[in-house]
Amino acid sequence: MKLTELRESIHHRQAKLAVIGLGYVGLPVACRFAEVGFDLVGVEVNHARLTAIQTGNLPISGHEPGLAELLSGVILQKKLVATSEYGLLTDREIILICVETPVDSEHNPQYQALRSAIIALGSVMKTGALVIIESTLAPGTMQDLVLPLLEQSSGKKVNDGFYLGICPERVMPGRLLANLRSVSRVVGGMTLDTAQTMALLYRSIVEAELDLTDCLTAELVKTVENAYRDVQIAFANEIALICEALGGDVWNVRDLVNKSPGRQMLMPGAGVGGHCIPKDPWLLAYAVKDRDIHLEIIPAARSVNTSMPVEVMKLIQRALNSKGVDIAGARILVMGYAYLEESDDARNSPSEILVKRLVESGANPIVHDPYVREYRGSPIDMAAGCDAVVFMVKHHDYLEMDLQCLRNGLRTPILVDGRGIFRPAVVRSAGMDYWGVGVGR
Ligand code: SAJ
Repeated sequence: MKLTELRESIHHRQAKLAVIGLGYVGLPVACRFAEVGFDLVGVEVNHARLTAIQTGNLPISGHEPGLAELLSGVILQKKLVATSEYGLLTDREIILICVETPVDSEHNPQYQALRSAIIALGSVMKTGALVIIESTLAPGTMQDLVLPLLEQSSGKKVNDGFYLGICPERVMPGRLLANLRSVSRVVGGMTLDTAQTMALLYRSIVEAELDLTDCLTAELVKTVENAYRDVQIAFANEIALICEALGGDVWNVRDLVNKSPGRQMLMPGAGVGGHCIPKDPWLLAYAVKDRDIHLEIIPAARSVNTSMPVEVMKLIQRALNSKGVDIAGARILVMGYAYLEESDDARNSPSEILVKRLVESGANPIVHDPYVREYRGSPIDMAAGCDAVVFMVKHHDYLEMDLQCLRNGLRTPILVDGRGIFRPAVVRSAGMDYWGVGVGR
């Protein structure tokens, strides 16, 4: 099929679509294209996730407004067929690949899922198909890995036997459907004609701007926007450490700095988690690994942000020392395990690092999180006999906590604030010592 025919087919919602990878990115996009009338096949290799989807049940927990209802609807109406079989893709004209692209402990991209998806697709892909990558890639990966591997596995030539582009996702846990509809997208094609065809497709589900460009630019924009955020957060964290050392209050400083024109200092805190920000800066850095460029800011920002849970650990140790309590054997209530407020997503959670450090130092951590299934419960009950309560996530439930009640249960009245949730004076008036990231003593 030529691109002109494909555009006609897209216009009439007759193009047969497929999404490979039905996770945080692939499932919402498959549901949205099905909702607007396309015929969808979704490929998912994770058996548990596939079974849930086939029975119309959302495998993504956490609060995702509208997604559960949308999924059950498109499954019931058979607009979305979920399978583990690539054989069902032989008639697909447009295939989106939405698989994970993590980095390893050396910060190198792990493209196993991407490679296997491309190889499996190549073996069944029909001539003239349009393949769109939504995964985040190190800049240059489309040209150096995706294109040659798809040509090799399909025996077809790009822009002849198939068309290829990249449209990086900009979703956010808790706002998966909302962002999909309302956040602009960068649409990178191997040719302008391909990008225009992709834009016609995405226009059917995206109300925001679609910026057409080439593949390298799209790869750069995605990794740069997240590296930028990581650097911004790292700056706020470094200012927090300075304020703590000098006896300042970073939250007051930040408020006043942001009154200066053109300043928008982000929030310091207990660390940077999630599946995007900790990883994407390394994908960007990887792209120039063998070039004669020495990166300073991007790796340094990662180092600062990764150290913040350790900074919280230092606060806990100083707080216990001030009360003559040994960290070994101390019961510590850790409030919040998800990486982000109002989410159950615990990927790369700063709390994970803190809990590990606490165990290594002989402390006995107890974890609470209203969104993470295994950590639900009464924080007041959990506080009983604890030597400190440490807030790692700014869940809304925590803002209204009865601090007096919390204090009454504690064995040692210490509150450590990793997210600037409480004002020190309010904590002290409830009878607890206040220790906070960015707040000097
Ligand atoms: N964080 C801070 N200080 C801040 C903001 C965030 O410490 O000022 C921490 C959070 O606690 C969390 C981590 O950083 O642990 C990441 O938070 P995030 O708000 O960046 O949320 P994410 O990880 O869901 O990032 C997504 C990204 N969106 C996409 O990749 C499409 C990111 O590009 C967005 O900038 C971000 O949402 C957003 O704007 O909210």
